[in-house]
Amino acid sequence: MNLIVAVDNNWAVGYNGGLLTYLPGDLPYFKEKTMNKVVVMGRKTLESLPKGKPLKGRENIILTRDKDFTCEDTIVCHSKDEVLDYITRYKSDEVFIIGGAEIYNLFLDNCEKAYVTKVYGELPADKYITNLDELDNWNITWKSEMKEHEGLKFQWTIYENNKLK
Ligand code: FOL
Repeated sequence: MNLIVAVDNNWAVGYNGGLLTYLPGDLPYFKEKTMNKVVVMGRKTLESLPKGKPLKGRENIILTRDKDFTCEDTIVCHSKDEVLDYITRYKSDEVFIIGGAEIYNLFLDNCEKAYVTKVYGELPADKYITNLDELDNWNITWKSEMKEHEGLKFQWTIYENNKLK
C-alpha cells in the first residue's frame, strides 16, 4: 500500500479538522493518483471531505472504533487488522492511505511508497506525522520541479520504504 499526504517543514498535516492550506494543483494531483483505486481514511478525515461524503470513483474504506457508525457507499472497518484483511483482495499499489495523522502513523510501516507534497513553510497546525527524512528506511526517489502559489513554495516528492523492498 501507499500513502499520499501534504506536509509542511514540521511534517504537519492538519489544522482545525481540515487541511493545512489550499494549493492549486495539489488536489487534482491527489485525485489523479487515487482515481479508480482504494482509499483508506479515518472517520474524521471522511467528515472533513466536501459534504462529508466519500470520494467518487474510488472504493472508500473508513476506519472507526464506533461499532454503530455507518456511511453509504463505504466499507467500514473497526481495526487495522480488519483493514489489512479486507485489502488482501487488491494489489498493493492499488491502495492509498489518505489520512489523517492517526491513520498515517498507524499504517506507515505497511506502506511501500509515500506521495508527499512538501510545502516549504511553517503553517498553523495541530496534527503531525512522522518525519520520513529522519527514518533510515525511507528514501526520496523522485521530486517534481519547485512550484509556487501566493508566495508558498511546494514540491511533489515520492519516498520509498526500503524495509518492504
Ligand atoms: N494528499 C495531498 N497530496 N494533498 C491533500 O490535500 C490531501 N488531502 C487528503 C489526503 N491526502 C492528501 C485528505 N483531504 C479532497 C479534499 C480533502 C482531502 C482529500 C480530497 C477532495 O475534495 N478531493 C476531490 C476533488 C479534487 C479536486 O479538487 O480536483 C477528489 O475527487 O479527489
